[in-house]
Parts: sequence; C-alpha cells; structure tokens
Amino acid sequence: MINPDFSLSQDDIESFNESGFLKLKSIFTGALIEHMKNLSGSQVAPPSDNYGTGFSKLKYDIGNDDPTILALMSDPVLAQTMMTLTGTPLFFTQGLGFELEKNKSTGFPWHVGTQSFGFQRREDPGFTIWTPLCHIDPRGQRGGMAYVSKRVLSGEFVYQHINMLPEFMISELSAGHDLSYEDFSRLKNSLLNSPDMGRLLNRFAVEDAFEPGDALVFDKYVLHRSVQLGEGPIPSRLAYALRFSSIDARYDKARVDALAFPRETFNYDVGSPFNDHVGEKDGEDVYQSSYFHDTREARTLGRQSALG
Ligand SMILES: O=C(O)CCC(=O)C(=O)O
Ligand SMILES: [Fe+2]
Repeated sequence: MINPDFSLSQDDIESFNESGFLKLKSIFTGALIEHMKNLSGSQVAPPSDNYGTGFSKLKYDIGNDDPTILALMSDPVLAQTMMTLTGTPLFFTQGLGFELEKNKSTGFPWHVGTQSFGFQRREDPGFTIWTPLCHIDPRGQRGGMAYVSKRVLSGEFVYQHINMLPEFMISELSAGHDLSYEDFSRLKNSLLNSPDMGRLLNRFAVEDAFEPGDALVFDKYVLHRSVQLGEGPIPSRLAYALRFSSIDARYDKARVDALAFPRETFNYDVGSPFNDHVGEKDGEDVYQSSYFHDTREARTLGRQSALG
C-alpha cells in the first residue's frame, strides 16, 4: 500500500518542521489510490446542508473502519514517516472525501481544520494526509489546494476565533438583533477571506503539482484552501483525506459545544456525529473513548513498537 522505497530526506524533515506541510512524493501505490477512489467515489454525496456547499460532493466519516484503511495504519513505513515528521504518537480518527466540479465548485475558502479537530484542545497535535485522486497541474487546470507556511502565518489563532462566535451570537440574539446564516458565515470566514486578507494569503500561498500516489501531509495550524478546477480535460477532482490525532489529545467539551451552535441555529451541519461521540466529559482522553473500543489498536500508527 505504501511504496516500499518511499523515504524522507533531511530537507523534507526541515521543510515540514518549518512550514507545517510537506508533499509526500509517490508514497501510495496505485492499488491504494484505486481503493481510495472506490471508497470515496461511492460514498461522497452532494452537501445537504449549509456546510460545504462549495463542493459538488463532500462527506465526513469515509473509511473510518474500512479494513484496508485500518491495515494501512500498521504499515511501518507510514508509521515511521509520520513519527519522523511529527515526533508524536498518532492514531487515525476520520476519513473524508471532497469533490470539486470543473468550472463550478469553489471548495473551502481559507480555513484550518476547526471541524475535523473540533473534539480536541487547541494545543493538541492533529495532522492530515490529503490525497488527490487525479493529476493536479497548478499551471494548467489546477483543482488542488493552496497553503501558507506556518513561518509566514500560523492559523492556530483561528481555533480561538471560532470559539468566540457562539457567545457573541447568543448575546446578539438575546439583545434582539437579527442574525442570519449569512451573518454567521461572514463572522466565521471574513477574518481570513476578506479581499485584503485573501490577497495577502494568496501572495504567500504554495500550490503543488500532484501525480496519483502523491499526497500532502499538513498539521492542523496550516492555513489552506481549495483551488478551483478550471477548464481542461478533468471533469471533477476527488480527494481523500485521513485525519490523525495525538494519542494524548484531550476532549474539549467547550469546542464541541461551540460547533453545535451553528449546526442547530443555521443548519450548518457537517453530517458527522464524530466530535460528539468520541468523548463526554471535558479533559477526557479521546484515545481511551469507548468509541474506539474495537479498533483502538488498529488505528494506532506503529502499534507494534508503541506496544513494544
Ligand atoms: O479537498 C479540498 O479541496 C479541501 C480539503 C481540506 O480542506 C482538508 O482536507 O482539510
Ligand atoms: Fe481543510
């Protein structure tokens, strides 16, 4: 599933440490890419709610318990790669699928993973391996992602910003002010996507080329956005993302509750119960949650050595 001769260079490691992201060239075999295509192709669906409307299709919780995806987690090369880069014992939490339709879908604007890492505290490490399932040519049809080095600007503060919103919105509503979904969307997104900030981030953005089998690893503080799929031969772009959490992460109840507010008030619904189900009490060990009872070991990267 992992190309046996995949390896990291010293430059790769330094670059990841500095920027928070790294393109993993030819890490996955053709067979695994085919599997990811089948898995996400059969399960992604048009967004049914206000969340993710920039995608033609999007779905959380794809392959969370898929035997092939779980088998990937015991691959020593993947475990070693992630340990070398992150220095953190990790477990696989969630898989996601994203589809962009040519000349139409805008995907996500500038953001960080406040939803996918919404169960853990701001300071708990979280990582994504994002795998586009077709060629991405940033000089041609595009359709990949753009990201900004943490050395230029880290998105860590966005995890604080998102938690300011419910209290603010509740006080606005109780003062009798109207608050529409559009107001919420602006409050959430304009910080990073105002015309000026958008221009600033775009100036510093990196947009890689990808061949099938290449992937991007990035940490949860890296500011990133979808890049529209333009004119060209590819009708739509599918990508499959794997999320990983530190095994030391703690359940952050206030963060989970903050995500529930726009879901209930504005139909801003990701359609995933994940964050609500992987913990109960604030400060609990997420890794020990009964949600992972049957799969805890299978989700853990490098579990042989971890159990050692
Ligand atoms: O595939 C995309 O366009 C967005 C992916 C993304 O934002 C993510 O995986 O965090
Ligand atoms: Fe994202």
